[in-house]
Amino acid sequence: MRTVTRLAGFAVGLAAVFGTTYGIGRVVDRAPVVEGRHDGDGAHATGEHDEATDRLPGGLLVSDRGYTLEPVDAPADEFAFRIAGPDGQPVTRYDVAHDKQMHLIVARRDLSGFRHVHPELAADGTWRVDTPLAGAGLWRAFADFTPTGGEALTLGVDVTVPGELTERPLPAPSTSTTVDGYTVTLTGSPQPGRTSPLTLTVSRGGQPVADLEPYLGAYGHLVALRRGDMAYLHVHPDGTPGDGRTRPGPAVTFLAEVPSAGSYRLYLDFRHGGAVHTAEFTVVAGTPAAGTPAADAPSTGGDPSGPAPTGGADHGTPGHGHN
Ligand SMILES: [Cu+2]
Repeated sequence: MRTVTRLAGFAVGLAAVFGTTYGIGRVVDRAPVVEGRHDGDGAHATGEHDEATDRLPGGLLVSDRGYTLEPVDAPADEFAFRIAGPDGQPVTRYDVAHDKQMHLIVARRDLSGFRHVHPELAADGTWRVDTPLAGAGLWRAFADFTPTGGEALTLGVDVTVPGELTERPLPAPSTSTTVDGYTVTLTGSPQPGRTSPLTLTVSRGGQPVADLEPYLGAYGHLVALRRGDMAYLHVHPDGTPGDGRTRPGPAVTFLAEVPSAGSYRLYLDFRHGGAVHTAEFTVVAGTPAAGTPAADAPSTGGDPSGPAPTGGADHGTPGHGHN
């Protein structure tokens, strides 16, 4: 709680709002750079468009490949936006991905307040949802969608909710957290530029949870946001329900590839007891992963610019399990 700033005259199409619903959300598989190098996933982040854009993580651009995310005026308790297409007109036709045509993810720029919701599409191309912007702050809104006839995109836009602004420090790196009575532990450490396994293990009341419920085709969905620019990464589960080898918990493994060293906030959605729960972790990528073998080639240091020294005191304990 270090800074208290008065945000006054920001001309944003939103009034101060305080969300009341806390439905927890869903997640879709797209972050082209991340996906493109997964085993068996094929390199689909190639094609006719700009190569530099293809290399960016999702969510950094408000406009990409002809599509633009445009917030529109809405009542204080609502968030509304359109996707303008290459012809400048609002897009009205979308493909369904993971049960939904549109996945809206929001978080403050200090990585607090993560929400994932599913807006409703009006005939004129306006998307509306009970606002997920739960209080004052500098927010980033990500629209994750596939326009019919186009490619999957994640566009991001800044939204300011005026009021007393409190910057929340990023929680320290941790390998264990609790949510809704569940304890979730994290094993593994993401490594820049290569795929590494991250395993999340769910327990409740000291007992392993071995009957996780499929949620949008997986036993868990994981989003990572990079500290500093909120690069949006979707991390793939390793295995799917019904494939003959994937168990319904207590452990869910993801194959993560982060684009750089640095701090990330992880948001794990899992379903149990008929409800979706979101567990959050801070992780630091780029520290040597002692005891955590990567999924592929041995490390050669990767990006010459990283990993940067982190001072040793503020990183997690990669490779250590928890009980
Ligand atoms: Cu969703």
